[in-house]
Amino acid sequence: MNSERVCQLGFGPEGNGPVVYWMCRDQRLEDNWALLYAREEALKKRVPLEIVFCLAPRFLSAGARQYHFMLSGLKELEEKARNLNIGFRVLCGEPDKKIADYCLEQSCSTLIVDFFPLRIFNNWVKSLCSEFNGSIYEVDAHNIVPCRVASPKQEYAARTIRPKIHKRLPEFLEDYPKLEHYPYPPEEAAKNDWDEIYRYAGIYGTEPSIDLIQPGCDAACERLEKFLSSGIKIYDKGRNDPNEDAQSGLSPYLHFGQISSQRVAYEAARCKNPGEGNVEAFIEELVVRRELTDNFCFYNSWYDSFEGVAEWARKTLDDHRQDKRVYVYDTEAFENASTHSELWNAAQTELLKTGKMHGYMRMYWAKKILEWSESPEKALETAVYLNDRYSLDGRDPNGYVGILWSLGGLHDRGWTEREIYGKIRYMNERGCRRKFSVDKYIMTWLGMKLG
Ligand code: FAD
Ligand code: FO1
Repeated sequence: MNSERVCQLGFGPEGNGPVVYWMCRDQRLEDNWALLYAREEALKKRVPLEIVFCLAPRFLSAGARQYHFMLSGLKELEEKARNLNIGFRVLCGEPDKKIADYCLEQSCSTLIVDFFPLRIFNNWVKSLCSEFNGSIYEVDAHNIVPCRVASPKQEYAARTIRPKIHKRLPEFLEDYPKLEHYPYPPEEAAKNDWDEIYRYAGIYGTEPSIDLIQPGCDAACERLEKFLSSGIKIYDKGRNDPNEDAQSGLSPYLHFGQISSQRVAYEAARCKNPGEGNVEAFIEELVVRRELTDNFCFYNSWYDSFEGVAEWARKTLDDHRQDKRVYVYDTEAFENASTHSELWNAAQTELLKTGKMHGYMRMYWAKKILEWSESPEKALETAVYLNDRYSLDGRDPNGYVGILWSLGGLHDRGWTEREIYGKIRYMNERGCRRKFSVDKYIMTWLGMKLG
């Protein structure tokens, strides 16, 4: 493994117990550099290898749909880990305390943690390092070019990070070694009480209230195969049409780490007959745009507020603070998809019903929240709340950056000045009508024909 993926965070002494991998963001066994690194360390020391996941009491407004999705994936993972002789334990509670206590109890020799740029995780890790004075390493298994390696600073835009990522891609975009059966078994077979875990997550005895896409790593691989045999062939032209099945649909799996973006990019690059420009367009989104969002959240702790955006964007929104708003909705009206716009309501309904909104509609959806809210701050609060509450892939750097791009011109430039938006890029229904059949989209999600 490329050693540039690893960053030492804790410099304390090593115990004589297992190597522990605290899995958080990369919830998979295959294609996981953090687990491969943990395995290598454990093998050198001839000690057991344990994966620990900690279910936190609250996680950024996550609700039943996200917990069903995540826990199904983890149950699938438990069985596979057992077959590989790797321990897998789910703890419930505040992760910094729980992981520290676990490492102390087990006299853990080395602790490996995921790379994850959001504040919640940073705070957990800081507190963990003060409670557990051991040997701790972070491994970036989420980005193809590790975030710390791609750039040492916050990048301005895709155009500035793109050459940096492409320069290092040949080194990092490699195939993974297979995860082999581990020779030293865990001390005692992990006994996860799934009823208790589901109870802790607040979903015991319930079914997801929506028709969830199939969770888990196997389902993620199937989705990738399907995309590589059909969707990718029309990706470049079709991805901006929400009536087309041209996008991969992989974001929930990528968010929970049920598939690795490196695997996706590696397979996409080897795809036969994808048609001109499609792989390049897909890699641009999957690698450049996605890794830019980790870069922003890692180097800018204001990633979910206007403090995080450029001075020109803050000023222009401020200049237009007093502009007359023809429509003003509160969070509830947005949440219930009861605005005057059937197109907007259709997008919100897609999100409510499926846990996912088409990528093109996400931009329109967020920009209209800006236009129809009493202030930019209220709009931001509403957009983050709805995205985090209803999107399976929400609570993610991609979400915070997507919202700030739409509302605060992040990674964008100034455009022609207009009411409310100022110089922030504008979108309207007429523009959508030029790109795709708006009526068909409304029909799909609201089940009615409109004039
Ligand atoms: P594909 O087009 O198949 O792309 C493959 C992957 O590339 C995606 O899964 C994603 O990981 C990455 N990607 C694609 N577009 C972008 C982008 N613009 N920025 C960064 N990465 C991208 N994405 C999320 O994963 N979670 C979110 O919560 C989220 N919220 C968003 C909110 C708004 C307001 C906007 C404008 C965008 C948001 N996005 C979010 C980015 C993007 O819309 C989704 O990643 C994409 O729609 C997911 O569908 P897909 O997997 O079929 O995408
Ligand atoms: N990570 C954890 O380590 N513990 C959790 O309890 C947890 C809950 C959770 C709920 C919804 C969700 O979208 C993510 C959740 N995650 C949790 C984080 C997960 O690791 C995600 O992949 C990151 O949010 C990625 O940005």
